[in-house]
Amino acid sequence: MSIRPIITAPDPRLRQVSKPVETVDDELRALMDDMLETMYDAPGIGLAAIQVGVPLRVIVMDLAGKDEEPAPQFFVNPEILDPSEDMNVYEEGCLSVPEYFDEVERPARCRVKYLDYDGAEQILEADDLLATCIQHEMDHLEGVLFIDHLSRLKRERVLKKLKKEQRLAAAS
Ligand code: GNR
Ligand code: NI
Repeated sequence: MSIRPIITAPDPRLRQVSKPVETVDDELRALMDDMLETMYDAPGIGLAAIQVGVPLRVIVMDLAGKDEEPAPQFFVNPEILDPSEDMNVYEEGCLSVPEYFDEVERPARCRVKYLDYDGAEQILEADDLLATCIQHEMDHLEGVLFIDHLSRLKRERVLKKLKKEQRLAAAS
């Protein structure tokens, strides 16, 4: 297992639409293991493959609290089913948009159909933080970032700051 670098906005790779996985094999499991290690190291609660530069429809997640046992979850080719009419607002952050947090409104509940770590089909009922996080990660698979749900003014302010920081980091 190894920690891979996380791509940050406005890197154009984050705007790619990720491709479906054809087979859940050992090579894919090696990617998922690396993603999980990268996510824990960051630290974050979810990570999409495109955030480490791999344009495949793969997500890892762990919503366990600090004092709980790790509870990794793997989602291959996930699909959102039956998003609820009622919405939920969560303060979101993103490892690809470092040090910025803001409120995003999304369906409060949904079902997720996906292949698990072993390639078996699963359906999961998601609410609360799980529903928010899975929808945030699904957005990544479509090249969408949480800041795209904010006003243009906010989004451009965040992107401008990130560009400036990257310019300064490159110069030092
Ligand atoms: O670590 C993360 N925290 C988080 C908090 C609220 C809503 C979504 C997230 S996902 C984020 C990690 C990440 O960028 N995943 O793509
Ligand atoms: Ni993210």
